[in-house]
Amino acid sequence: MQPAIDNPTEAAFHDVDDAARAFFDRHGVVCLRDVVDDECLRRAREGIVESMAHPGPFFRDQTPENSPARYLFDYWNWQRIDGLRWLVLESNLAVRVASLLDAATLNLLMDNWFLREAGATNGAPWHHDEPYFDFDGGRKAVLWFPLETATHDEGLTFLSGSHRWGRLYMPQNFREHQPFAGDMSAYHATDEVESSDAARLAWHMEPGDCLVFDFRTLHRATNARDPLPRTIHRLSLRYGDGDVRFRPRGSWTEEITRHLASLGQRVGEPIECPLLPRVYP
Ligand SMILES: O=C(O)CCC(=O)C(=O)O
Repeated sequence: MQPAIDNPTEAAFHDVDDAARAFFDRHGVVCLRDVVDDECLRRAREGIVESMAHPGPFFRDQTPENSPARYLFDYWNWQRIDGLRWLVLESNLAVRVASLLDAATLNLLMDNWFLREAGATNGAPWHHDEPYFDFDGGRKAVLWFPLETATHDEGLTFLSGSHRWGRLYMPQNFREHQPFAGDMSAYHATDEVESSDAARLAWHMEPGDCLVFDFRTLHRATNARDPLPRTIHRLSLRYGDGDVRFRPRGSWTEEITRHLASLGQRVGEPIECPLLPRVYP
């Protein structure tokens, strides 16, 4: 196993203050301790369990052949799954993100749970979220938290400052770790990410802790190809400010594009769609 290296500060914050904002701006990610309270954790657990029992149209099994345990995800379930709806509409999680981004308004862009079972030999490859979605411009961030302890070697690893590199990398399929088909001429290959000498940041996280990261910050599951020692459920809530526009990105996002368009979201327009509600203020 390769541990995440260069954890320069171990810095983590108990609230969103100027120091947390400065850390986030500089590194593209910040760790907040004890901000996901017990009710949030309970609702997230109930929500993921219920969602697994009733998979939606975006459920994906990302388990490769011969893996002894599963890697799964599903997204956009909050409207039909009580626990997830509560987290999106009633919890104070969006407020933290708004404060970090200094955003006047925030819309939910996506609720997305992941499950890596004990023994899973797959996890998220190097990527940043921006090229996976039809959301352009504005400020966008992901709030991610595990429901079980995730050590440095079991959570996510980030490349410090990569949100400011000004380039986008090819989105990859989470099962095979291969770029999607389509016109990728605007995107760089992820090989250069692996060899980057940017500092790698990873945190030991307990239930209650969360990470917030920019849509452009490169990250991956730490030791994504090594068997995970324990089962870890994880939830990502993605948010965007009032400057975000709906802009279809390419053939690999067609399913998302069609879905949002069918709900009335107009191309080139601000986010206005019942699936992507205003959650702040
Ligand atoms: O937790 C995971 O397995 C992956 C999360 C992730 O990479 C993301 O939400 O962008």
